[in-house]
Amino acid sequence: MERVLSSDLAAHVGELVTIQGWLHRQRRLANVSFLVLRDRAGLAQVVLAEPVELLPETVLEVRGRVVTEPQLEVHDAQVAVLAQPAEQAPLELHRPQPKEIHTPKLVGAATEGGANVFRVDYFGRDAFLAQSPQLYKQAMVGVFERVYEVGPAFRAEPHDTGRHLSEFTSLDAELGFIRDHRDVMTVTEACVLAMLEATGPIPVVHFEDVRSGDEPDLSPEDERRICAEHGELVFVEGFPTAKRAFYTHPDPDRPAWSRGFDLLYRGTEIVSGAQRLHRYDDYLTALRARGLDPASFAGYLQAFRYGMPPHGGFAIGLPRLVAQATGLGNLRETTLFPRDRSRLTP
Ligand code: AMO
Repeated sequence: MERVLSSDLAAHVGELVTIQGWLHRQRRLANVSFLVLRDRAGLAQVVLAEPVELLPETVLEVRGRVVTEPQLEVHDAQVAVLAQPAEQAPLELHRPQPKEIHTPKLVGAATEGGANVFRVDYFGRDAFLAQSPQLYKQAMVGVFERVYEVGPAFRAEPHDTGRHLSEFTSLDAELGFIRDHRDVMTVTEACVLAMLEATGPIPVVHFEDVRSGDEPDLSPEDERRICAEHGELVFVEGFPTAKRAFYTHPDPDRPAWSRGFDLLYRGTEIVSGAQRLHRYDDYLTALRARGLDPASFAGYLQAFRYGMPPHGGFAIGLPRLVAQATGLGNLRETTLFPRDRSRLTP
């Protein structure tokens, strides 16, 4: 059943609906129990068929019937827990409208793997230039539900290619209460089609069906071939979990394949995205499985201790999108004052 936002309940009076959000408040009377559920649009009052004991900020899915007497509420509700906070949050959280965020570019850990990260001497300590706002945008889903950021990303790319720069503008988005990566792809599609003034739908192929032989990733030649066979814009989903970053959600039925995707445009990847892990324990397992120390991600992992909804997001590489749209091809042509291996001025 499609999720209904709290602000749309009035349009569903008499119907069975599904709403999702955080437990904002709860109240128990002698023979009835009330919850107030908060989503990005506002609050919904829920009257429970059976009382439940839940921590504040538990992430919930509620099914019930919309009534208007004595007021607009969801009655006979069944409650399912989507994510359980490990402990009560230290402060009360309120979540207004979707927000543009600006996150630090000097950071303490590599988010996209350690291979192409710029190291900085930070008052005698090691710091890094942010490869992406990944961990921050995820944490802010727990506050605003939907966030986006337009900002610089830094990659110490050893390759001298027309598709890699050391610094580029990344258009990042992250959204909560998704079912799986397909919901993220729907938002990606709307966003990219609007930017390109193009029409969809964009075809989706599975990695297994388009890779060359047993290769664990797509080569630039593969990307060109896939677009030649399937269209200008093509989603590839289901990349091998081992090849994606640790925060990527595996396909629950076949964990070797992930819920990560790329969007190819005229033969080149311009977007990466995925559903993310959202449970604290899953992060500990995923980090350890990759030989990464959970201690260096402690600040990030903290967000997952207080109840994060299922979420996902994507990043559009702006110079790549422009290079493909204009036919210029080389990112040095679409970036003001480009930075690459040999260029640090002007
Ligand atoms: P990824 O590392 O695939 O994913 O980067 C996202 C997009 O950024 C662009 N890009 C680059 N553009 C120019 N020069 C580079 N060196 C470079 N590296 C990447 C590409 C790519 O598709 N955190 C994830 C995104 C997410 O899952 O939300 C990430 O950074 O267009």
